[in-house]
Amino acid sequence: MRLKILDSTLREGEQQSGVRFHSQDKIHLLRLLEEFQVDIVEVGHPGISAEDEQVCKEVASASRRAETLMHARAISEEVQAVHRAGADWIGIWASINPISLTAKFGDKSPAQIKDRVAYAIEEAKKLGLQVRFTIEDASRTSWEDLFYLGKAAVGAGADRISLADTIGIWTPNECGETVKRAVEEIHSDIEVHLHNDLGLATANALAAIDAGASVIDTSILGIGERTGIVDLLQLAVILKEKIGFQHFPLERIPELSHAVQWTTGFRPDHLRPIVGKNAFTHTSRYHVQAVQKEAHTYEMFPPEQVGRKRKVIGERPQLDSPVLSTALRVGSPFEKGASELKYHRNGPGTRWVLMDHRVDSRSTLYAIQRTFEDNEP
Ligand code: HCA
Ligand code: CU
Repeated sequence: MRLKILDSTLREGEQQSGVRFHSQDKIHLLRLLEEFQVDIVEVGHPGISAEDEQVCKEVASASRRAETLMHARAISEEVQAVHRAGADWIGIWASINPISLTAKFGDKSPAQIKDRVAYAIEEAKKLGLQVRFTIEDASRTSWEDLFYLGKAAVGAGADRISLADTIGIWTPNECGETVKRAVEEIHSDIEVHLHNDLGLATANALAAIDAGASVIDTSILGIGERTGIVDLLQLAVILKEKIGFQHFPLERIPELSHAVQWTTGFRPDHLRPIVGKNAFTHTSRYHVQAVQKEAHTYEMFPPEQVGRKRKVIGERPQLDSPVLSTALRVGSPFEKGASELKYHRNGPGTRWVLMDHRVDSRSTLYAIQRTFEDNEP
């Protein structure tokens, strides 16, 4: 089976702090995801409220080529809500590790969790839904418990088992080993849902692919709970550059990135791979000279391939340049005599270091102060 991408911008992405999509936003993002050749779109969690159910329904009925999946806890009302909202797939999830054993439903034993999960899966199958069952917090769950719950879910009819690194604690080795064992012993297609708390989500996704995972969860720009999950845009570039996937229209990446920025207010930082402001900016004079002769000296591929443009700088700011001194003047933490301040040693043992001179919408420039010990260079 070819590797599939399940994009969860519309569900996991809505768990990013401050994000809530209108159905029109979701439909717009769904279109872009479908055009980007994503296989499955996770559209939301209809069991949360009547309003969420309505939004999920509108989004599902707007889908054209992608399959739709909706999230549900292992309880009947939520399974029914997914059915009413018209999804192709239900994504039921539960955890079995001791940390969350009693925290959520008051289940007292692994057997109670297993029974509740099996019952929900059977109910979903009877309603004609395809079932993905996720073991939440799989990365902190013993192999015995993973096997126990995974096997029970497959026995109850689950079409695919997903392993979630819910708190983003896996390293690529750990992730790869668990996925490999699950593929060999659970005898089901294996999906992975990888959070990025240690910045390893994408590396873990690659390890999971090597280990035989069939489906990888992503979101546009990686948005999601806390620090989010695997970034669809980065993963698509890696899959093309390193693994030879040809079907993603990478030149549309800025369009997807902007759509998420407009609908969420989230701004990727300048250093972000592929979409960051600096991703194709060459600064050092030597780099600039080389790139102007032979772009690939310092570029993996032409920026146009991912819808971006090359930018060359080739100059360093002067230590007393207006940009730097203005940055320290406006909005800086030292108001007194601020307009005179420059980037300089400010008395023995202390200097102000400009970390960022971003201008925000109110034209405030930020400066960050750092204090050095006398003997520090
Ligand atoms: C959540 C948890 C989840 C579930 C993933 C899944 C996770 O926020 O509800 O159901 O596949 O990270 O474990 O997103
Ligand atoms: Cu998650």
